[in-house]
This record gives sequence, structure tokens and C-alpha cells, in this order.
Amino acid sequence: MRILSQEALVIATQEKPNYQIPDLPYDFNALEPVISAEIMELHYSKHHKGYVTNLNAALEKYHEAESKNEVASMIALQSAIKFNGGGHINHSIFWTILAPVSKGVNQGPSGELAKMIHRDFSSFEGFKEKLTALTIGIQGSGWGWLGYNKTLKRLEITTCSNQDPLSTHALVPILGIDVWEHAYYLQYKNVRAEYVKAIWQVFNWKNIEERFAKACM
Ligand code: MN3
Repeated sequence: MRILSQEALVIATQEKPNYQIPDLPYDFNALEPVISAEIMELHYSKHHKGYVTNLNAALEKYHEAESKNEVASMIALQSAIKFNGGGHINHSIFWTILAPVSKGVNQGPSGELAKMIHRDFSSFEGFKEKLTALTIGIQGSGWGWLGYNKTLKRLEITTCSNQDPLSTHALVPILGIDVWEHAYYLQYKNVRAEYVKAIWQVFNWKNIEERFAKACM
């Protein structure tokens, strides 16, 4: 038995990283007319899938370097892990904080989240304007976020470059807006502002409230 369990351990440590793209909780055309089916299909099937494939490949190389005590190689792989791992984390959140209008969950926050938004930003409209403006203003590719600061017990608005996950700002992600051109260019062309203003029509406040409730635990 002892030998068997040692063998099992060896097999377990040699297992390849196998992160998977989560199922999209609605059809590609479900967010139309706000986000076209063409954008959703490419964004999910090509971009998110690419992050997952590249994350698994980078982690496999990392584990190999680690097994050989090659610290320099491990360090060299960190940016690929950050970029692709961040892309996987961010998009996995993004699909779930959006929902088709037919779901009836797009009406804005209620309950504790609504109270906290009012406390930290004075009003929902003030919060919406601030997040929208900061997100539109991101230079290059990145994300606009509403996050929860567990230390200070308050909501914060911030932006991240590239695919940096919100954990790099020590915040728990509550709501994120992807402003990489792949998220809007086919439909909105260069007018990022129109896309960021429109996306508020398809936020899934039920999911966003659940994220907030978990963050507060
Ligand atoms: Mn994206």
C-alpha cells in the first residue's frame, strides 16, 4: 500500500496544469444589441480560450523549471503566468456579471450593495459616472473595476492595465469592464465611450450582489 501511495503521489505531481474555460451562461447572441454575437463568440472562443491554453503551457514550463531548481527560468515565466492567468480570471468573472435583459437582473443594485454604493460614492449615478469615466480613460488595453477593500471594508473604483487581476490592487473583484479593443471594436469601432455606456444595460446585478456578499464574509 505504501508503494502504491508513493506512486500515486509521483503521478499527481507530474499532472499537467489543466485550467479550463468555463461554460458561457448564455448564448453568444444573448447580449444583443449591446454586445454582438460576433464579438461574444470571438471574445469567448478565441481570446479567453487563448489565455487558458497559454496559462496551462506557462505553468507546465514553470513546474518543470521548479523541479530542476531553475529559479531564473521560473522568474522569466512569471509575466506569462500573470498575463494569461489574469486573462483567465478576469474573463471568467466578466461572463457571469453580464446577463441578457430577458433574465430581468439588469435593473441596478439592491440590498446591502446598493447601501454600500450610496455610502461610498454618495449615489448610484455618481458611482456609475465615476466608473464609466475612469474606464473610458484607460490608456491602451485594460479593465475598469469596482472592487471591495476587505481591510478598510469599503468599495473602491480602480483600473488595471493589460490583464492584471484585481488582486494586484489588493481588492476583491465585484464588477469589471473589459476595454480591450477585442471587447468592442467590431461593433463600436473606435468609440470606446459608447460601449462602456451601453454595457450598463446588461450587467447581472444578481451575480454582482452575490460577489459583494461573498467578499464581505
Ligand atoms: Mn477580453
